[in-house]
Amino acid sequence: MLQTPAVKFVNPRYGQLIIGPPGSGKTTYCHHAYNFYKELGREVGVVNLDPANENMEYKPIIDVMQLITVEDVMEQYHLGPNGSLMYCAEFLEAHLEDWFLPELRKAAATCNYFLFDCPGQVELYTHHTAMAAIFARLQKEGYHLVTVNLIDSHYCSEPTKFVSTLLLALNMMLRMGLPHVNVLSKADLLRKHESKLQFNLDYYTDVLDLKYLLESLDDTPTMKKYRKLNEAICSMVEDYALVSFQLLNARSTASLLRLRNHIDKANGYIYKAGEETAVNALMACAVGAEAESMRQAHDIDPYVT
Ligand SMILES: Nc1nc2c(ncn2[C@@H]2O[C@H](COP(=O)(O)OP(=O)(O)OP(=O)(O)O)[C@@H](O)[C@H]2O)c(=O)[nH]1
Ligand SMILES: [Mg+2]
Repeated sequence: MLQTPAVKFVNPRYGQLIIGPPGSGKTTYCHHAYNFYKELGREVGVVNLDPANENMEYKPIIDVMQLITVEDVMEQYHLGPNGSLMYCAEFLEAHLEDWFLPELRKAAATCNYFLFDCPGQVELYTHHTAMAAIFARLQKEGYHLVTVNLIDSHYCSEPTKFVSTLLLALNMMLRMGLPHVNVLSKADLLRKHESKLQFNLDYYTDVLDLKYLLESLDDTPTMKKYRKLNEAICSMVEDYALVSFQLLNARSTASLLRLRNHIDKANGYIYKAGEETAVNALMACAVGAEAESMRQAHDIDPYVT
C-alpha cells in the first residue's frame, strides 16, 4: 500500500541585521521599517543588539541591555567605550544559548520577521569575530538573514570618503558572508551635498568605472602620495564587483518600499508563501523596473534645498 509522504510544514523565519557606522541611521531605520512592515501585515519584531542604545523609538521585543550595557562594563572594568562594546559583544556570544536564543524562541511565537538593531562600531564587523559568530548561530537556528549595511550618504561628498566607504563595505560583505544590501542612508539630505558631488548619483550607487574617482583623488593635493594605494583599493573593489548601493530616506514610505524589494530578494522572502506569492508582486520585485532617474528623484526629497 502506498504510504502518504510525510509532509513537514515549516514556518521560516527571517532577519535583517542592520549594521553600519555610528550615526548612520540604524535605529531610525528600525523604527520606521518596523511600522512599515507592520502595515504590510508582517509579524515583525525589533531586537536591540546594541548595548549602548539610547534613543530607541521602537519597543524592542528583545533588548540586549537587559543582559549587559556598555555603561556598566565601563564602570566595572574601567574600559573605554570601544573596549566595553567589544566586551559586550563577547558577553552576548557567551550567553547565546542560555539567554539570547531562549528569548528569541519565545519572541518567535508571535513574530517570524526580525529587525536586529546592531551596534555601530565598525571593528565589530571588520576585525572582531563575536558578531559574525552570533549571526552564524542565528543561521544555524534556521533564520534567513540579510545584512543591511547603512552608510551615511554624505560620504559621497568627497572622493577620499567614498573610497574608504567602498573598502569598508567590501570588507564587511566578505567577512559576514551573508546576503548583503548596502544602503546610502539619509538620501533626503543629498541635495545639501549636491554641489560637492563630482559625479551623477548613479555613479555612486552603481559603483561605476572607478578610474574617474582616482582622477578626482589626484586633484586632492594630500592624496597624491597615496595614489598607488588608492589605485590598488579601487582595482580590488572593481575586481570583486560586489559593491553597489541602494538609497534610503527612512522617513519615506516609498523609499522603504523600494528598499524592501531589494531586501526581500536578498533573504528570499519573496519566495515565502503569503504576502508575496501574487505573481505581479513577485515580478515587480524581480524586475524592479524603474528608471534610475526616477529612483533618485524619489529618494532625494525634491524640497530640500
Ligand atoms: N534626514 C534624515 N535623517 C536621518 C535619517 N535616518 C536617521 N537620521 C538621523 O540621523 C541621526 C542618527 O540616527 P540613528 O538612528 O540614531 O543612527 P544609528 O546608526 O542608530 O546610531 P548609533 O546607534 O549611535 O550607531 C539621528 O539624528 C536621526 O534623526 C534619514 O533617513 N534622513
Ligand atoms: Mg542606534
